[in-house]
Amino acid sequence: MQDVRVGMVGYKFMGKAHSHAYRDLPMFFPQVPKPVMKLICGRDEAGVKQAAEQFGWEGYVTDWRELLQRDDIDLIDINAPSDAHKEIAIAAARAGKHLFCEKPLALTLEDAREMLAEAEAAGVKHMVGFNYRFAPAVQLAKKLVAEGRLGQIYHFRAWFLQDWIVDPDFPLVWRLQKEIAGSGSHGDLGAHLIDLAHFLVGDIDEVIGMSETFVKERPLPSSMTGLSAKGAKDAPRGPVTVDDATLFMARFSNGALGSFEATRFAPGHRCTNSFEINGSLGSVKFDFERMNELQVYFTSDADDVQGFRRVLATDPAHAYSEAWWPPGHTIGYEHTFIHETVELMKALEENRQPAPDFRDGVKCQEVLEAVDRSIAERRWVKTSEV
Ligand code: SOE
Repeated sequence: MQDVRVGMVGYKFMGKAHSHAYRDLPMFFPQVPKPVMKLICGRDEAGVKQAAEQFGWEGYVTDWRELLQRDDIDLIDINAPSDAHKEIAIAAARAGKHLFCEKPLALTLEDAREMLAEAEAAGVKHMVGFNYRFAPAVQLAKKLVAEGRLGQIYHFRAWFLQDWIVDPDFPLVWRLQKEIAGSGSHGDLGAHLIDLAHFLVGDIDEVIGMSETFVKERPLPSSMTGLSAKGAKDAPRGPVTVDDATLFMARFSNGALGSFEATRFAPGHRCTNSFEINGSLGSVKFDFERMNELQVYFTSDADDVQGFRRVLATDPAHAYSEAWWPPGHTIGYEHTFIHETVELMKALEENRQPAPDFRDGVKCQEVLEAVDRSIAERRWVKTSEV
Protein backbone atom coordinates (compact mmCIF):
# COMPACT_ATOMS: atom_id res chain seq x y z
CA MET A 1 0.00 0.00 0.00
CA GLN A 2 1.58 3.25 -1.15
CA ASP A 3 1.20 6.55 0.66
CA VAL A 4 -0.52 9.35 -1.25
CA ARG A 5 1.50 12.57 -1.14
CA VAL A 6 -0.71 15.63 -1.10
CA GLY A 7 -0.22 19.26 -2.15
CA MET A 8 -3.12 21.51 -1.16
CA VAL A 9 -4.23 24.92 -2.44
CA GLY A 10 -6.24 26.95 0.08
CA TYR A 11 -5.97 27.07 3.83
CA LYS A 12 -9.15 28.67 5.17
CA PHE A 13 -12.42 26.90 6.04
CA MET A 14 -12.19 23.97 3.61
CA GLY A 15 -8.41 23.92 3.92
CA LYS A 16 -8.81 23.23 7.60
CA ALA A 17 -11.53 20.61 7.05
CA HIS A 18 -9.40 18.75 4.48
CA SER A 19 -6.21 19.04 6.55
CA HIS A 20 -8.02 17.62 9.53
CA ALA A 21 -9.25 14.71 7.41
CA TYR A 22 -5.71 13.92 6.22
CA ARG A 23 -4.44 13.99 9.78
CA ASP A 24 -7.13 11.85 11.38
CA LEU A 25 -7.59 9.29 8.62
CA PRO A 26 -4.56 7.04 9.34
CA MET A 27 -5.58 6.68 12.98
CA PHE A 28 -9.09 5.39 12.22
CA PHE A 29 -8.77 3.88 8.73
CA PRO A 30 -5.31 2.23 8.69
CA GLN A 31 -6.51 -0.14 5.96
CA VAL A 32 -6.40 2.59 3.27
CA PRO A 33 -3.34 4.45 1.92
CA LYS A 34 -2.01 7.14 4.18
CA PRO A 35 -2.24 10.74 2.95
CA VAL A 36 1.08 12.50 3.49
CA MET A 37 0.69 16.23 4.06
CA LYS A 38 3.54 17.58 1.94
CA LEU A 39 2.84 21.22 1.05
CA ILE A 40 0.03 23.67 1.58
CA CYS A 41 -0.30 26.77 -0.61
CA GLY A 42 -1.77 30.22 -0.02
CA ARG A 43 -1.07 33.69 -1.36
CA ASP A 44 -0.61 35.33 2.03
CA GLU A 45 2.72 34.07 3.33
CA ALA A 46 2.11 34.79 7.01
CA GLY A 47 -1.33 33.16 6.85
CA VAL A 48 -0.23 30.02 5.02
CA LYS A 49 2.88 29.61 7.19
CA GLN A 50 0.72 29.72 10.30
CA ALA A 51 -1.76 27.24 8.75
CA ALA A 52 1.05 24.85 7.74
CA GLU A 53 2.32 24.74 11.30
CA GLN A 54 -1.08 24.56 12.92
CA PHE A 55 -2.53 21.89 10.60
CA GLY A 56 0.62 19.77 10.42
CA TRP A 57 1.90 20.23 6.83
CA GLU A 58 5.59 19.56 6.09
CA GLY A 59 5.91 22.97 4.44
CA TYR A 60 4.17 25.73 2.52
CA VAL A 61 4.45 27.67 -0.74
CA THR A 62 2.79 30.85 -1.98
CA ASP A 63 2.52 29.89 -5.67
CA TRP A 64 0.49 26.76 -6.50
CA ARG A 65 2.58 26.17 -9.63
CA GLU A 66 5.40 25.02 -7.39
CA LEU A 67 3.27 22.09 -6.25
CA LEU A 68 3.01 20.86 -9.82
CA GLN A 69 6.77 20.81 -10.32
CA ARG A 70 7.36 18.52 -7.38
CA ASP A 71 7.93 14.81 -8.06
CA ASP A 72 6.99 13.97 -4.49
CA ILE A 73 3.37 15.13 -4.83
CA ASP A 74 0.71 12.77 -6.26
CA LEU A 75 -2.53 14.58 -5.51
CA ILE A 76 -3.54 18.25 -5.74
CA ASP A 77 -6.33 19.25 -3.38
CA ILE A 78 -8.05 22.45 -4.55
CA ASN A 79 -10.11 24.30 -1.99
CA ALA A 80 -9.30 27.90 -2.92
CA PRO A 81 -12.27 30.14 -3.91
CA SER A 82 -14.23 28.82 -6.90
CA ASP A 83 -12.73 31.16 -9.51
CA ALA A 84 -9.33 29.50 -9.00
CA HIS A 85 -10.51 25.90 -9.51
CA LYS A 86 -10.33 25.69 -13.29
CA GLU A 87 -6.83 27.01 -13.91
CA ILE A 88 -5.28 24.98 -11.11
CA ALA A 89 -7.15 21.76 -11.96
CA ILE A 90 -6.24 21.89 -15.64
CA ALA A 91 -2.57 22.67 -14.99
CA ALA A 92 -2.40 19.95 -12.33
CA ALA A 93 -4.00 17.37 -14.64
CA ARG A 94 -1.51 18.27 -17.38
CA ALA A 95 1.29 17.78 -14.84
CA GLY A 96 -0.07 14.25 -14.21
CA LYS A 97 -1.42 14.93 -10.71
CA HIS A 98 -4.62 13.39 -9.36
CA LEU A 99 -7.28 15.97 -8.46
CA PHE A 100 -9.53 16.58 -5.49
CA CYS A 101 -11.58 19.76 -6.00
CA GLU A 102 -14.13 21.44 -3.74
CA LYS A 103 -17.62 22.14 -5.03
CA PRO A 104 -18.96 23.78 -7.09
CA LEU A 105 -16.46 22.45 -9.59
CA ALA A 106 -16.33 25.68 -11.61
CA LEU A 107 -17.96 29.04 -12.17
CA THR A 108 -19.80 27.83 -15.28
CA LEU A 109 -20.89 24.60 -16.91
CA GLU A 110 -18.55 25.26 -19.82
CA ASP A 111 -15.58 25.52 -17.45
CA ALA A 112 -16.63 22.40 -15.56
CA ARG A 113 -16.84 20.45 -18.83
CA GLU A 114 -13.38 21.65 -19.81
CA MET A 115 -11.97 20.52 -16.47
CA LEU A 116 -13.51 17.08 -16.89
CA ALA A 117 -12.22 16.77 -20.46
CA GLU A 118 -8.69 17.74 -19.39
CA ALA A 119 -8.70 15.34 -16.44
CA GLU A 120 -9.88 12.52 -18.68
CA ALA A 121 -7.35 13.34 -21.39
CA ALA A 122 -4.56 13.34 -18.81
CA GLY A 123 -5.75 9.99 -17.41
CA VAL A 124 -5.65 11.23 -13.82
CA LYS A 125 -8.19 10.42 -11.11
CA HIS A 126 -10.57 13.20 -10.08
CA MET A 127 -12.94 13.75 -7.20
CA VAL A 128 -15.32 16.59 -6.31
CA GLY A 129 -16.04 17.48 -2.69
CA PHE A 130 -19.68 16.71 -2.05
CA ASN A 131 -19.00 15.74 1.55
CA TYR A 132 -22.60 15.28 2.76
CA ARG A 133 -22.88 12.01 0.84
CA PHE A 134 -20.55 10.58 3.47
CA ALA A 135 -22.65 11.03 6.59
CA PRO A 136 -23.53 7.48 7.67
CA ALA A 137 -27.23 8.43 7.89
CA VAL A 138 -27.15 9.62 4.26
CA GLN A 139 -25.44 6.37 3.26
CA LEU A 140 -28.25 4.51 5.02
CA ALA A 141 -30.86 6.48 3.05
CA LYS A 142 -28.99 5.52 -0.13
CA LYS A 143 -28.96 1.85 0.88
CA LEU A 144 -32.69 1.83 1.61
CA VAL A 145 -33.44 3.36 -1.79
CA ALA A 146 -30.98 1.11 -3.66
CA GLU A 147 -32.33 -2.06 -2.03
CA GLY A 148 -35.88 -1.06 -2.97
CA ARG A 149 -36.95 -0.85 0.65
CA LEU A 150 -38.71 2.48 0.04
CA GLY A 151 -40.31 1.11 -3.14
CA GLN A 152 -40.91 3.39 -6.09
CA ILE A 153 -39.66 6.89 -5.31
CA TYR A 154 -42.30 9.60 -5.68
CA HIS A 155 -40.78 12.66 -4.01
CA PHE A 156 -37.41 14.17 -3.17
CA ARG A 157 -37.86 17.33 -1.12
CA ALA A 158 -34.74 19.19 -0.03
CA TRP A 159 -33.84 22.45 1.62
CA PHE A 160 -30.52 23.98 2.66
CA LEU A 161 -31.11 26.96 4.92
CA GLN A 162 -28.55 29.32 6.43
CA ASP A 163 -28.73 32.79 7.98
CA TRP A 164 -25.22 34.25 8.02
CA ILE A 165 -25.98 37.18 5.68
CA VAL A 166 -29.39 38.24 7.00
CA ASP A 167 -27.82 41.39 8.47
CA PRO A 168 -27.80 43.95 5.59
CA ASP A 169 -24.51 45.29 6.94
CA PHE A 170 -22.77 41.93 6.57
CA PRO A 171 -19.89 42.71 4.19
CA LEU A 172 -19.60 41.90 0.52
CA VAL A 173 -17.38 38.82 0.99
CA TRP A 174 -16.15 36.77 -2.00
CA ARG A 175 -19.08 34.37 -1.72
CA LEU A 176 -21.37 37.29 -2.69
CA GLN A 177 -19.41 38.18 -5.82
CA LYS A 178 -20.35 36.36 -9.02
CA GLU A 179 -16.92 36.62 -10.65
CA ILE A 180 -15.35 34.74 -7.73
CA ALA A 181 -18.16 32.48 -6.47
CA GLY A 182 -20.10 31.83 -9.71
CA SER A 183 -23.41 32.08 -7.85
CA GLY A 184 -24.74 32.53 -4.32
CA SER A 185 -26.89 30.15 -2.34
CA HIS A 186 -27.60 28.28 -5.59
CA GLY A 187 -24.03 27.06 -6.24
CA ASP A 188 -22.94 27.04 -2.61
CA LEU A 189 -25.89 25.27 -0.96
CA GLY A 190 -28.12 24.17 -3.84
CA ALA A 191 -25.15 22.29 -5.33
CA HIS A 192 -25.08 20.00 -2.30
CA LEU A 193 -28.82 19.32 -2.59
CA ILE A 194 -28.52 18.57 -6.30
CA ASP A 195 -25.68 16.15 -5.67
CA LEU A 196 -27.68 14.42 -2.93
CA ALA A 197 -30.62 14.19 -5.32
CA HIS A 198 -28.43 12.58 -7.98
CA PHE A 199 -26.88 10.24 -5.43
CA LEU A 200 -30.13 9.20 -3.78
CA VAL A 201 -32.77 9.37 -6.51
CA GLY A 202 -31.13 9.67 -9.95
CA ASP A 203 -30.88 11.98 -12.93
CA ILE A 204 -32.92 15.15 -13.24
CA ASP A 205 -34.70 15.75 -16.55
CA GLU A 206 -36.14 19.23 -16.28
CA VAL A 207 -36.37 22.15 -13.87
CA ILE A 208 -38.14 25.45 -13.25
CA GLY A 209 -36.90 27.94 -10.69
CA MET A 210 -36.95 31.35 -9.12
CA SER A 211 -34.42 33.36 -7.19
CA GLU A 212 -33.98 36.64 -5.36
CA THR A 213 -31.24 38.93 -4.09
CA PHE A 214 -32.88 40.55 -1.08
CA VAL A 215 -30.00 42.85 -0.12
CA LYS A 216 -28.63 44.42 -3.25
CA GLU A 217 -25.66 46.36 -1.84
CA ARG A 218 -23.32 45.64 1.06
CA PRO A 219 -20.32 47.27 2.76
CA LEU A 220 -17.03 46.47 1.05
CA PRO A 221 -14.85 44.25 3.25
CA SER A 222 -11.43 45.45 4.26
CA SER A 223 -9.82 42.05 3.54
CA MET A 224 -10.61 38.52 2.26
CA THR A 225 -13.04 37.34 4.94
CA GLY A 226 -15.31 34.40 5.52
CA LEU A 227 -18.63 33.43 7.07
CA SER A 228 -18.00 35.17 10.37
CA ALA A 229 -16.95 38.52 8.86
CA LYS A 230 -18.10 41.73 10.53
CA GLY A 231 -19.44 44.64 8.48
CA ALA A 232 -18.80 48.33 8.96
CA LYS A 233 -22.04 50.29 8.47
CA ASP A 234 -20.27 53.37 7.16
CA ALA A 235 -17.93 51.58 4.70
CA PRO A 236 -18.52 52.25 0.98
CA ARG A 237 -20.97 49.72 -0.53
CA GLY A 238 -20.79 47.54 -3.61
CA PRO A 239 -23.40 45.49 -5.51
CA VAL A 240 -24.23 41.91 -4.51
CA THR A 241 -24.01 40.02 -7.80
CA VAL A 242 -25.28 36.60 -6.71
CA ASP A 243 -28.61 35.14 -5.55
CA ASP A 244 -29.49 35.22 -1.85
CA ALA A 245 -32.06 32.46 -2.35
CA THR A 246 -32.88 30.07 -5.19
CA LEU A 247 -35.82 27.67 -5.28
CA PHE A 248 -36.70 25.19 -8.00
CA MET A 249 -38.88 22.25 -8.89
CA ALA A 250 -37.61 19.26 -10.82
CA ARG A 251 -38.74 16.14 -12.65
CA PHE A 252 -36.43 13.12 -12.31
CA SER A 253 -35.92 10.68 -15.19
CA ASN A 254 -37.48 7.91 -13.07
CA GLY A 255 -40.71 9.88 -12.68
CA ALA A 256 -40.09 11.24 -9.19
CA LEU A 257 -40.84 14.90 -8.44
CA GLY A 258 -38.35 17.14 -6.65
CA SER A 259 -38.41 20.46 -4.84
CA PHE A 260 -35.30 22.35 -3.79
CA GLU A 261 -34.79 25.44 -1.66
CA ALA A 262 -31.41 27.07 -0.97
CA THR A 263 -31.26 30.27 1.03
CA ARG A 264 -28.99 32.31 3.27
CA PHE A 265 -31.98 34.25 4.56
CA ALA A 266 -33.59 31.84 7.02
CA PRO A 267 -33.01 33.31 10.50
CA GLY A 268 -32.34 30.64 13.10
CA HIS A 269 -31.17 28.11 10.52
CA ARG A 270 -27.38 27.95 10.77
CA CYS A 271 -26.80 24.94 8.53
CA THR A 272 -30.09 23.12 7.96
CA ASN A 273 -29.28 20.74 5.13
CA SER A 274 -32.34 18.51 4.94
CA PHE A 275 -34.15 16.15 2.66
CA GLU A 276 -37.12 13.83 2.65
CA ILE A 277 -37.71 10.96 0.29
CA ASN A 278 -41.16 9.46 -0.08
CA GLY A 279 -41.61 6.10 -1.81
CA SER A 280 -44.40 3.58 -2.25
CA LEU A 281 -43.13 1.52 0.71
CA GLY A 282 -41.90 4.21 3.04
CA SER A 283 -40.10 7.49 3.66
CA VAL A 284 -36.86 8.81 5.11
CA LYS A 285 -36.04 12.23 6.57
CA PHE A 286 -32.58 13.69 7.19
CA ASP A 287 -31.48 16.92 8.85
CA PHE A 288 -27.76 17.66 8.91
CA GLU A 289 -28.04 19.50 12.24
CA ARG A 290 -28.94 16.04 13.64
CA MET A 291 -26.61 14.29 11.25
CA ASN A 292 -26.33 10.99 13.12
CA GLU A 293 -30.05 10.32 12.75
CA LEU A 294 -32.24 9.12 9.92
CA GLN A 295 -36.01 9.18 10.42
CA VAL A 296 -37.40 6.08 8.74
CA TYR A 297 -41.00 5.05 8.06
CA PHE A 298 -42.15 1.76 6.52
CA THR A 299 -45.75 1.26 5.34
CA SER A 300 -45.38 -2.42 6.28
CA ASP A 301 -45.10 -1.75 10.02
CA ALA A 302 -47.94 -3.16 12.11
CA ASP A 303 -50.94 -0.84 12.37
CA ASP A 304 -50.40 -0.15 16.04
CA VAL A 305 -46.78 1.01 15.67
CA GLN A 306 -47.06 3.01 12.46
CA GLY A 307 -44.91 6.11 12.52
CA PHE A 308 -41.44 7.48 11.88
CA ARG A 309 -38.68 5.81 13.88
CA ARG A 310 -35.39 7.49 14.70
CA VAL A 311 -32.46 5.34 13.56
CA LEU A 312 -29.16 6.39 15.07
CA ALA A 313 -26.68 5.55 12.31
CA THR A 314 -23.79 4.71 14.63
CA ASP A 315 -24.03 0.90 14.72
CA PRO A 316 -21.63 -1.48 12.96
CA ALA A 317 -24.49 -1.96 10.44
CA HIS A 318 -23.94 1.62 9.27
CA ALA A 319 -21.32 2.84 6.81
CA TYR A 320 -17.96 3.89 8.32
CA SER A 321 -19.30 3.52 11.87
CA GLU A 322 -17.21 0.53 12.89
CA ALA A 323 -14.08 2.65 12.49
CA TRP A 324 -15.29 5.11 15.11
CA TRP A 325 -16.80 4.71 18.54
CA PRO A 326 -19.17 2.24 20.21
CA PRO A 327 -22.84 2.52 19.08
CA GLY A 328 -24.50 5.74 20.17
CA HIS A 329 -21.24 7.68 20.38
CA THR A 330 -21.93 10.23 17.70
CA ILE A 331 -19.72 11.82 15.05
CA GLY A 332 -19.73 15.30 13.41
CA TYR A 333 -19.29 17.50 10.32
CA GLU A 334 -15.54 16.85 10.09
CA HIS A 335 -16.13 13.11 9.78
CA THR A 336 -17.90 13.58 6.43
CA PHE A 337 -14.58 14.88 5.07
CA ILE A 338 -12.66 11.97 6.56
CA HIS A 339 -15.03 9.46 4.93
CA GLU A 340 -14.79 11.33 1.62
CA THR A 341 -11.00 11.12 1.85
CA VAL A 342 -11.17 7.39 2.69
CA GLU A 343 -13.06 6.86 -0.59
CA LEU A 344 -10.46 8.90 -2.47
CA MET A 345 -7.55 6.96 -0.96
CA LYS A 346 -9.23 3.61 -1.71
CA ALA A 347 -9.89 4.59 -5.31
CA LEU A 348 -6.29 5.71 -5.84
CA GLU A 349 -5.03 2.44 -4.41
CA GLU A 350 -7.34 0.43 -6.65
CA ASN A 351 -6.47 2.60 -9.67
CA ARG A 352 -10.11 3.55 -10.35
CA GLN A 353 -12.20 6.68 -10.33
CA PRO A 354 -13.52 7.76 -6.93
CA ALA A 355 -17.14 8.88 -6.52
CA PRO A 356 -18.27 11.58 -6.76
CA ASP A 357 -15.93 12.57 -9.58
CA PHE A 358 -15.76 15.46 -12.03
CA ARG A 359 -18.57 13.84 -14.05
CA ASP A 360 -20.79 14.27 -11.01
CA GLY A 361 -19.49 17.82 -10.68
CA VAL A 362 -20.48 18.51 -14.29
CA LYS A 363 -23.89 16.87 -13.83
CA CYS A 364 -24.51 19.12 -10.84
CA GLN A 365 -23.42 22.15 -12.82
CA GLU A 366 -25.85 21.19 -15.62
CA VAL A 367 -28.73 21.41 -13.18
CA LEU A 368 -27.45 24.69 -11.72
CA GLU A 369 -27.24 26.13 -15.22
CA ALA A 370 -30.63 24.76 -16.32
CA VAL A 371 -32.19 26.43 -13.26
CA ASP A 372 -30.46 29.73 -14.10
CA ARG A 373 -31.77 29.54 -17.65
CA SER A 374 -35.26 28.70 -16.48
CA ILE A 375 -35.19 31.75 -14.20
CA ALA A 376 -33.92 34.02 -16.97
CA GLU A 377 -36.44 32.71 -19.52
CA ARG A 378 -39.30 32.04 -17.06
CA ARG A 379 -39.95 28.49 -18.33
CA TRP A 380 -39.21 24.78 -17.73
CA VAL A 381 -35.72 23.88 -19.00
CA LYS A 382 -34.48 20.37 -19.77
CA THR A 383 -31.03 19.48 -18.48
CA SER A 384 -30.29 18.15 -21.96
CA GLU A 385 -30.69 21.72 -23.31
CA VAL A 386 -27.71 23.16 -21.47
C1 SOE B 1 -21.15 28.17 3.49
O1 SOE B 1 -22.36 28.50 2.97
C2 SOE B 1 -20.92 26.67 3.55
O2 SOE B 1 -19.78 26.48 4.29
C3 SOE B 1 -20.74 26.03 2.19
O3 SOE B 1 -19.71 26.65 1.45
C4 SOE B 1 -20.47 24.57 2.37
O4 SOE B 1 -20.29 23.92 1.14
C5 SOE B 1 -21.62 23.97 3.14
O5 SOE B 1 -21.31 22.66 3.43
C6 SOE B 1 -21.88 24.68 4.43
O6 SOE B 1 -21.99 26.04 4.21
